[in-house]
Amino acid sequence: MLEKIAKIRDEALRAVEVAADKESLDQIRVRFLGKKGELTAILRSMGQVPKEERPKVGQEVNTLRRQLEEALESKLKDLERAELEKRLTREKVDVTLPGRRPSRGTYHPLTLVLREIERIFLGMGYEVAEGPEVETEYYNFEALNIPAEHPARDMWDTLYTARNTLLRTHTSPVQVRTMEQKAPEVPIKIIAPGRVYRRDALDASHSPVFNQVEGLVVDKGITFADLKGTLILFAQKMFGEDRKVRFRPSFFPFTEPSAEVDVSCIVCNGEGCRLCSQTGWLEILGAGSVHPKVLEMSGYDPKIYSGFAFGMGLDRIALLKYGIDDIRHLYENNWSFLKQFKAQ
Ligand code: 2NL
Repeated sequence: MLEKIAKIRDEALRAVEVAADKESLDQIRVRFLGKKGELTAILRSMGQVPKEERPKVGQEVNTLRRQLEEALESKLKDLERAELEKRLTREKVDVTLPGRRPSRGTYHPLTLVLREIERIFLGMGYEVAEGPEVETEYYNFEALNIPAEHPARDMWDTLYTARNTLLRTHTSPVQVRTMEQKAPEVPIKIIAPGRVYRRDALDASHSPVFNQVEGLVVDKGITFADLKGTLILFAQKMFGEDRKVRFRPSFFPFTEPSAEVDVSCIVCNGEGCRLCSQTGWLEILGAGSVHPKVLEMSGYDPKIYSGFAFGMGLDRIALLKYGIDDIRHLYENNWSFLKQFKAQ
């Protein structure tokens, strides 16, 4: 029996020595020390051992049990230490490496153009006003002297969301709301930028969603001369100090008189080219003196107060300014296109 124990000792300690992982150690523990293990089996068969040998055998089994437990413990520590060492080498971090800079993104061309327009008008004492994109017929049409059933409504292809509820076709409603909110004695000098909508198919020059900037000045003694001075200054700051600016008579239901404003072509400087269709001029906005009925409806006595207003398509200004040939580029979020514009 003592020989058998010696044999088990050799086998068990050898197995611990060559074990390559924790799982093998568990298997060894079960094989020798478990309930059905080889050492337990010896204790169970003690009955067959001669009486005088029993204390010695018991002692030997207990010694071996302790030895084996110690060997397993120490081997487990070795394996854990080796594993940690391996991980430390594998997961080494060089803290002296320079960091990776996140790329910065760019401003959308519409944002760049809007900021430039806002800067010009803020410099002349204007404030920026905003309002809802879903509007009532009153604010989008009636208050602007465009009655229901009037043929002038056909100037806009309007998207309705419900009876009497529509997606604004211009940002004029923002200006009407501003006039309503202010007492007439407080002069108004605002620009109203924002998204506007129309029922239209998408092509190179039309989009069902686009952006507009309108402006409104109301005070005592505002004349068409103020309108001209303001818009000439704006056009030259925006497109170049030596641009010529031209006012052509036009019609809008909400202004009288009305005009369309052109600048000399930014490509050919008036010579005639493809961009200006050989005319030498580029149309940039529409404007006029606020119609007396519009003033009256929003609480201003047109015998005391007068004003001017203007409106421009931000998209068109951006296309002209950056030489972009298709409005769809502005709404496709194509990074190859967008990254050409500056970051700040
Ligand atoms: C254009 C022309 C224009 C206005 C917009 C306006 C607003 C109020 C009163 C009077 Cl509240 N007028 N806005 C006036 C003239 C022209 O827009 O071609 N826009 C793209």
